[in-house]
Amino acid sequence: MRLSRYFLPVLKENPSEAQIVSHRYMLRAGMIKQSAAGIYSWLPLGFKVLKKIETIVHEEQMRAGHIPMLMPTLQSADLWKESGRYDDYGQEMLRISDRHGRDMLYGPTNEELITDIFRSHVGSYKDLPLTLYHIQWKFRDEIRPRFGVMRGREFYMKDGYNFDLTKEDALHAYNRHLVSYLRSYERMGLQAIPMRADGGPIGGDYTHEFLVLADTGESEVFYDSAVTDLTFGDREIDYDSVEQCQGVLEEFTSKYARTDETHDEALFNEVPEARRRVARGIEVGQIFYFGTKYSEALGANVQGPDGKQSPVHMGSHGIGVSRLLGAIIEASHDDKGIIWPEGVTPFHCGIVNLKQGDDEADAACESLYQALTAVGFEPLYDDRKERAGGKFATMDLIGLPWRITVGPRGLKNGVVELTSRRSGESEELSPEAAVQKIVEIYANHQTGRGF
Ligand code: 5CA
Repeated sequence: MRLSRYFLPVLKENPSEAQIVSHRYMLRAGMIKQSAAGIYSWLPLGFKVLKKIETIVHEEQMRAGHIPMLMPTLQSADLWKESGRYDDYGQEMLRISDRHGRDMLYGPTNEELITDIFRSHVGSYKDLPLTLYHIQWKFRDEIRPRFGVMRGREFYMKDGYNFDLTKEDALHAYNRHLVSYLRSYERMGLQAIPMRADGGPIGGDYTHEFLVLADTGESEVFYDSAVTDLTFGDREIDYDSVEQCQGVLEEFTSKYARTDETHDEALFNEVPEARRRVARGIEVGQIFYFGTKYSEALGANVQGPDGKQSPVHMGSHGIGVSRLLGAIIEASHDDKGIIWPEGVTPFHCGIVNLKQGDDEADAACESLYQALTAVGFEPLYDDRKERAGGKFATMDLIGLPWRITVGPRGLKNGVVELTSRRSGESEELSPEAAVQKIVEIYANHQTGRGF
């Protein structure tokens, strides 16, 4: 993409409404624009990152054997009346009536709708196990939408639902989700720690939230610092293996890590004092096992091998896709702007032309741009007639992890400069070597596809 032809409305001033750094940088980098309280338009740069995160989530869900689909945002209230949650959900649910006076709602989550689909089409244990998921906009009329996309009213969420014959099978599905979530967050350059949590309006007492540690997080968390040493890494896992998935769950959840809702002071005190931590975290996902809560209410039964009908065991599993942009920025920024991890960066690298209009510099940038594009990368080429300082400031703000700087002086010696946004370190290389270096860097990162 050539910056002169892109739509990147960066702001010079700090927007006064933004209280935390991720919200500030998303507004300043021209990623989002508020349309109403807690509701945002996703401008091209924000949309690009959103789609990269979404792609990673899709890839990891499908790798775990979960099946993508799409349910609507608007739902009929009938199913919610059947499950009993229409009254329970309270004011967070946006209720609408259509022209015929029928009660409708903008879905805050989809347990009822998916259970209805299941009961309409599945009646036998032979069709199990089954996990369906979608990534769709949700609406929760939060009393205090704040911090930009972090606590929106409209937000983008992956929600998956498993259907199993037995509790054991459903717990395996739970563990599979835990593993796939660990992989997903690591691909986004994040450490998200599974912590024992509370079921809230979804229900169930077996649930973990995934938390990214950050001072601006809304949740208070208590943990053994040893959990922060755990990484999933590039280990291969067989998602059908009960033992392997259970092993990962045990490894990642046996140390003390809880949110304030389930915090137990006595248990916490058993952690060696030097490892006890009280901090704040951003909840980027939650997994639930709630047994037969919805299947009983909605009559979603299956016939077992013994011929008997019984309600299916279920769980639901969510990732806050739009919230993740805020969480990643909270975890990865400096005072100049965002520092995108390679896995989610909107463009793989920036190209800064120090002297636009200089034949040699223009030609070198053009050929770098072509070379990178030819090997499947998306560079953002700043081809505007701007001062170098302004170009650097924009690149730093929008946070591309790598920048190639091209100027007449370097070109005289046959070199361009490759700079890491994270470390600030630069090296001089031939243009061909710079392209090769970018190829090598990204060979170690499975990046999501953007738009
Ligand atoms: N049905 C279950 C699992 S699919 C569910 O709704 N779970 S949830 O309530 O925990 O939401 C899943 C994730 O969505 C949360 O972990 C959080 O990351 C994100 N989320 C929830 N509310 C908001 C909000 N108001 N703004 C942005 N993200 C949100």
